[in-house]
Amino acid sequence: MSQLTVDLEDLVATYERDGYALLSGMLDPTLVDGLGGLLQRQLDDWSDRFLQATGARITESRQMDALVAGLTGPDRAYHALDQPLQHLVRGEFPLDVRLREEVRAIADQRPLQEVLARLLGSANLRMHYPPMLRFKPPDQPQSNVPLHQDSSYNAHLERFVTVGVPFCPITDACGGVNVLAGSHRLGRLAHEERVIWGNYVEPEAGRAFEDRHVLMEPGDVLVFGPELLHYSHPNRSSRVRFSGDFRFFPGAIETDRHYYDIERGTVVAPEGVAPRTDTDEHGCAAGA
Ligand SMILES: O=C(O)CCC(=O)C(=O)O
Repeated sequence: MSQLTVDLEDLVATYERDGYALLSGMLDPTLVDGLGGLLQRQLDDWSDRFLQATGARITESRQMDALVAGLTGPDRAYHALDQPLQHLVRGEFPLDVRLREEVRAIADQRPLQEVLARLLGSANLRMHYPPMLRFKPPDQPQSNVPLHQDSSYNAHLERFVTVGVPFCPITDACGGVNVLAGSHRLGRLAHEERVIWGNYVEPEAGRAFEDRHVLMEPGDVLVFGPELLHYSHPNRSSRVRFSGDFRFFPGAIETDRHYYDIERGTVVAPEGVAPRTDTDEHGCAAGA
């Protein structure tokens, strides 16, 4: 029996018109709360390691500004950092946090599966693996993802839906994601590259579309398609924003990357690659 409290036909109409939809109360509050706690503990742990490696406190905006100025200077030292440190500078959790088994439970939530099955036209769902998990400390511009389409980070997937999941309230001050409503109609755009953020487009590309900051509560999800223009809203509060983004696609779509097969409850590796050895992180939708 369906556990959904949303009208699927209304949802599809909104998604097709605006390129995104906000769904309230879709996830089990205990799950969301538990994952939020896990991320807080992981941030505490990784902050210590980051301090030892770089001399900067990851939650201190002045120390991070000074560090980032050096990393983005003429010798582009950012690229010489170890992968986990590169992620942390961007406000992303390193791979081993994102690979934790308990994070997959988001994909096992029945109401979310019903929505995704309708949007993707398939009950055979897969999740790009691992998902992205983020922390955004206050006043750290380098951790804000610039304007982009997720298709630019996921060229290996022909069709997918991104699901944004906050693990804390998203308010005007503690920002989440801004979407440019209707911008999915632009189709796939060419993206440019800069040192910390691989893929972005200039704001000019989205001028014609209404810019909306999506306010959310824990348990809500934001669903959007690969061509919707969006970017991080700054965090001007005094707390860290925790969130995740998960990408789902139908079983009929080929991929040469790791994925989580939801029906079987297993992670599937590309042919010839052992599961969970993907330490070069090329399989991650980093920043997307
Ligand atoms: O959460 C953010 O700040 C950015 C999220 C994003 O760009 C995405 O989900 O593709």
